[in-house]
Amino acid sequence: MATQEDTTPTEAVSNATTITRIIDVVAAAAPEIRAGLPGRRVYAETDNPSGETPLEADIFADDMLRDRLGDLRGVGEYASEEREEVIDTGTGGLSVCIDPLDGSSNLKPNNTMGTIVAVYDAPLPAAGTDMVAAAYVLYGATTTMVVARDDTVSEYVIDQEGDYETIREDVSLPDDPTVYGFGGRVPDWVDDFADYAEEVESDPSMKLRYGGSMIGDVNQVMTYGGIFAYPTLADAPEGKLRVQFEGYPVGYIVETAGGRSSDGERSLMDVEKDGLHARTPVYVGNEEFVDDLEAAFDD
Ligand code: FBP
Repeated sequence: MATQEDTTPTEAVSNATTITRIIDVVAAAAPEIRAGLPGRRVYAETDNPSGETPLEADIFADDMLRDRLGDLRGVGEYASEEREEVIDTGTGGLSVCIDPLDGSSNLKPNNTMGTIVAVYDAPLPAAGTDMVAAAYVLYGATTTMVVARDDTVSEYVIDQEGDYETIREDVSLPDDPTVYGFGGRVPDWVDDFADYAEEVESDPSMKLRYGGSMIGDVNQVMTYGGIFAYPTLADAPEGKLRVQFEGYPVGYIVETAGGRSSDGERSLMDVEKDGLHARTPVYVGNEEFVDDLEAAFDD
């Protein structure tokens, strides 16, 4: 939670301190976001910038994070998937992009959802190479958080007070991958991707793990190794996921954990930043899987 010290515009804080404060604020908000979900399963009154109708839960989580992160000294800009425009806090500093409730269509069937955090040392929309930290909270059977910063990935469990404890340090993708999860309607997959998916499925060591929330599905890959894709689609070549809010942060986390990310041709971190709400196909996982995927598109 923002403290008096955070909101008093005195001397500048270091980026490292600001990143720690951002992570602390997100962890502190997580149990409150979780507790606020049961009464917010209904649709909100207005569409988001991507033309989708958010749930009241999306708006609730966004408002909470905007208030608390926007008040943090060292945060100069706040943007979220639910808002058209970037909010300039007027104090200068790092830029934060939030997907407040990733996978919120999973609220009704009571499946996993996440909060995604991307921190850039540049005005928004930023480039992938401007990213200085990324994190996600996963609301599953327990509430966990994965943070990539300073070239390392850590996983934490968050308690009901918003305090967090390390459960894995120096997280790296396992060498013996076992899971895959591919989004989008199968009939909408382009032939190259359908052929690649068939190749993955024919590997007897691989099993399908797909729940419809990117963070839940990516965390399967972070835990067991393998590949997650929300691919290019015949009627939506850019796929569904957003560059600033989903593509860059998840690419950064998986790459920091020793894996690879791609849009089909290049690392997600090198995808053009093309507007705040631009989309990109997302392929992340163990290096050999993403290499094969790129080769499939290159044929
Ligand atoms: P939201 O950010 O609007 O929740 O959309 C993202 C997402 O829910 C991802 O978490 C998931 O991978 C994907 O959309 C699933 O979309 P769909 O069910 O439409 O294929």
